[in-house]
Amino acid sequence: SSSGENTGRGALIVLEGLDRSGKSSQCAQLASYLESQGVAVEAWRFPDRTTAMGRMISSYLSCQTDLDAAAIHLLFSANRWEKCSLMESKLKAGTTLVIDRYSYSGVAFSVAKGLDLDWCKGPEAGLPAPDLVFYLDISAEVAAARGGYGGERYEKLEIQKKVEKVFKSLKDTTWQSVDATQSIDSIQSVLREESVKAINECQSGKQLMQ
Ligand code: T5A
Ligand code: NA
Repeated sequence: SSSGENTGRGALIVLEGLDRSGKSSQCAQLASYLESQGVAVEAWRFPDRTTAMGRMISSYLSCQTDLDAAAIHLLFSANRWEKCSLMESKLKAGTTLVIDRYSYSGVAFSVAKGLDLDWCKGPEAGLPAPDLVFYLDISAEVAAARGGYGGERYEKLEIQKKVEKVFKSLKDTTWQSVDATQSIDSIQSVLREESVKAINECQSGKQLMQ
């Protein structure tokens, strides 16, 4: 800001996990908590179904259209790329982004379908790298028992089991696995504490990675 007390960038915080792991519930609560603490924050989600590409993705997920596995993979990635410059400008301006799914989902679901891991990672390279990734850890069986899946394309136990394996192989130094079978409140308190640390590091000058 012009007064100079807030010179750092915002943090890029990502929530990942299987369908029904609790990402959306946690994202919304985390963003409103951070806002109540005076943090400039926005809650985002991928896929962003509101764009032209997002509508194609949504139609695919709801099984209204079919697409080759490679084509839908690239669409999911392009849906992140179409938000890339906005993401970068928000972060640079000091806004923290809490994002429901990101590149890890992009890779995990496509690899689970049989695509090559390195090929899947290719189009994700160059997107802003998260500062912190919360992996909401839950087994596919327990997630499936939660409120039942809707009719979307990947909401099937067999697929989710494969996705779970791939997710776990993608874990890197930015990841914090959180036991997602705990209560919503217990999970939220871990997310709050770790997010505040990450935001403080970014505010004090940590560089954005790609
Ligand atoms: N995909 C996505 C790709 O293939 N490639 C990509 O690049 C991307 C970005 C998108 C689909 O697309 C795939 C992955 C997905 O299959 P989505 O729109 O993100 O899907 O929707 P889902 O992730 O399927 O969203 P869900 O709503 O199913 O799951 P959430 O958000 O993880 O879970 P949430 O918070 O809605 O909670 C689910 C239920 O569990 C309860 C909630 O109340 C709710 O009923 N719950 C809990 N119950 C007990 N204890 C807790 N701790 C609970 N937390 C939540
Ligand atoms: Na969700």
